[in-house]
Amino acid sequence: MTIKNTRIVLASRPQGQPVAENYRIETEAVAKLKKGQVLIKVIYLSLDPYMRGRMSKEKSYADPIPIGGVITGESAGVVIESRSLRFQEGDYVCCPSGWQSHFVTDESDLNVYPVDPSRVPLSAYLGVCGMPGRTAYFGLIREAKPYASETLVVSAASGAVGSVVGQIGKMLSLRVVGVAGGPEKCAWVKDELGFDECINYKLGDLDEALREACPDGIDIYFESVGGALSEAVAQQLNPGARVPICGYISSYNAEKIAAARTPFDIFGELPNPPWHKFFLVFDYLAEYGEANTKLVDWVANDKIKYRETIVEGLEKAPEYFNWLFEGKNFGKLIVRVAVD
Ligand code: NAP
Ligand code: FER
Repeated sequence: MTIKNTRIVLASRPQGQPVAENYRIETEAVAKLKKGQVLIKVIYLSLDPYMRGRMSKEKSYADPIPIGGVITGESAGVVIESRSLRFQEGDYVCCPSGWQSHFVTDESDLNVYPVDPSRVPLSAYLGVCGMPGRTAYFGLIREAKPYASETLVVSAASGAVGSVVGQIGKMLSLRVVGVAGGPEKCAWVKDELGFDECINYKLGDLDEALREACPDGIDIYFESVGGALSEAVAQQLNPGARVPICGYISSYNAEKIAAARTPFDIFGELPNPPWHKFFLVFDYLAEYGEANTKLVDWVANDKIKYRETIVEGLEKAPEYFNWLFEGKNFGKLIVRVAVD
């Protein structure tokens, strides 16, 4: 029986927020495996903000997606055919499949790694126990270097990265203040995740809200958003403050991202700039094992809670992807591509 692969490719580069015309759906028969290859059926596809950058022509740490190329992305799936001794049929793995239903890869690809869905659910390996969880872990612990009782402000606090940053912050005895869009997200962050406070930035007056939530000033700002929030935080930083810059999603759809006012401008222009630096989770590749072990243990033992928005159907990935920029996701955004 021939297996059909469905894939979503980049038809044209988006100007601003991506639209349907920027994508094309293609199907093709999966070729017969060569020696050393495995065929993975994608079950869950992760949608992440960085993918927007890859759709643009500017080079960053990775090359742009070529026109006609499959949209970049990680997924969790199951090996359905193997001509490798490294993997067997039925093994669960994470892999850089991109936006497609099936992925053929060689056993030498170290970006394909086994995961154990008996410890935490398979989808969790794309979020809290995957790239976003590792970003939170290394970004807070290694970049911000927190001390107990410091005040940490976390932007996009209910999201995949932010929700983990704040919970690790609480384990380290920090005062943790989240910032999120809307009362439901804020209630979850405070009541379920145990942040000390959560500010709904959509209510306005950020200066006043931050002053109230951070009576001793701000020692660490975990930056994921940029814009008005960063401008407000910048005015309330303590001497010695650290600002690990994880991202600035409010600018990702800017028509000219190079012209946007970024956190580097905002924090760099202060009379006494805080320590601020963009960091990449990939900088810590050699140490992923440490974070993976801890995150899986914490989740399995209910020390870290998480939430997912799981949506259905690969074909609708382009539509769901925009949710990240509209705050329509609540927790990690994942597409169910196939049933397990
Ligand atoms: P996420 O927080 O799960 O989802 C994105 C959230 O951003 C939305 O739900 C929305 O939440 C908020 N948002 C979107 N547009 C906004 C705007 N204009 N103003 C304020 N908030 C806005 O996504 P994630 O995967 O955890 O990523 C969070 C950040 O981390 C992104 O900047 C991403 O690029 C970065 N990141 C960096 C690395 C790295 O290695 N440096 C790795 C992973 C992620 P609200 O409803 O609360 O507004
Ligand atoms: C992200 C945002 C930005 C991310 C990576 C980057 C892996 C890297 C950007 C660059 O190198 O310019 O969410 O996630």
